[in-house]
Amino acid sequence: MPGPPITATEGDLVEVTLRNADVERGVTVHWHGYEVPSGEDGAAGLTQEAVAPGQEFVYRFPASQVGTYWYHTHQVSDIGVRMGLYGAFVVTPRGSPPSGLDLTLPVHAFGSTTALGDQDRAVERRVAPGTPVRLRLVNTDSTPRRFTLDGTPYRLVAVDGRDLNEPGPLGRDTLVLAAGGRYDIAFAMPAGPATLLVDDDHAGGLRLLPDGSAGPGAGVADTAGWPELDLTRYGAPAPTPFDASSRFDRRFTMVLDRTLALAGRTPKYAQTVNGRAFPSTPTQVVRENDLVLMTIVNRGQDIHPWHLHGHAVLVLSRNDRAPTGSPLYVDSFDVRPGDVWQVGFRATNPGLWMNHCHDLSHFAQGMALHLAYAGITTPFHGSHGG
Ligand SMILES: [Cu+2]
Repeated sequence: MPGPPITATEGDLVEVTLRNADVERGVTVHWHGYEVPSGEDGAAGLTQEAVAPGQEFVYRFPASQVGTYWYHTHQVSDIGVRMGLYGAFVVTPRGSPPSGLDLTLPVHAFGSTTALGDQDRAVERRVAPGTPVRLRLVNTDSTPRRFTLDGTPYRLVAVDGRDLNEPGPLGRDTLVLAAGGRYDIAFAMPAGPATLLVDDDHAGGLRLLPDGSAGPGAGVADTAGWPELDLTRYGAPAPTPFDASSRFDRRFTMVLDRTLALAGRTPKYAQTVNGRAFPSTPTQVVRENDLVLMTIVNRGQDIHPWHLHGHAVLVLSRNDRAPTGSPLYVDSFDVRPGDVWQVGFRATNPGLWMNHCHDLSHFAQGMALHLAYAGITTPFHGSHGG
């Protein structure tokens, strides 16, 4: 654990064979954030049946987007992902291979232990001063993770695989990464150590040490009080294909809440969308090329990392305020208690898609629905709940 990193070059045809050796409940591979054709999306019951022990399934799709993504099982995912059925998926631009140090760091909690990549303790690396460094941070957990980088200014150059416009220098800032989300940070290796911490945990993290330095033991700052970067004010504005004042073909509102439901005669929590839990949530229907507005309201007390499959969404407003920084295209974003988000997308990827909370325990408690292009139905059992 995690699964093997999968890398490709822009324009490659990616072919991956998934073979289930012994996972009784079945497995699939979902390409989180990647705009694959619907049949390759790995949503068990919707775009394929789960792969049973002894069976296999071949995924094929073009690597048409560059950036940092990840893959994970989408069958009983609240258990499967938590136990380690995930890995990183990175596509680099054709003609400009990564230079310097380019590290992909999926972060994952195994019980009370945090793993960074395949290490569960502090990792040290020697890096020559001046080397270009890119760290690809992936939150594979169900709750937000906080990252700080001590020792050098840096830039947050990409969010959810998509480049930001003119990202400025950061320093004593905290980057809060939604469950399922990715941040790429970049800097030139300084003359002294640079330390990446997760949730201010000084026992873990990544220490980059310049050649010839004294090594570990150098003091690492207490980063717990560093303020959170507001992504909606970071970077510079740029033209977008549509904005909040555009004429939308479809408008959907999703009010997220928690309620009690009866399972037989036992009350248990349900995480609901507009008062209903999956599979009772109505399917959202769009037509190809529709411009779609989604308004997401969190009326509960939990953070809901929202995730639409197959499409990146452009953030139009958060709590009635339009972003003033770089255009922000995301596939995983935290809708915090009391938040109202407006996001939009052009429906250009026909098929059937999950639209759900990526806190996978909430997902298992019903916080999900389907987004369907008109006229498309599934030959599979259809009642995929996670
Ligand atoms: Cu949730």
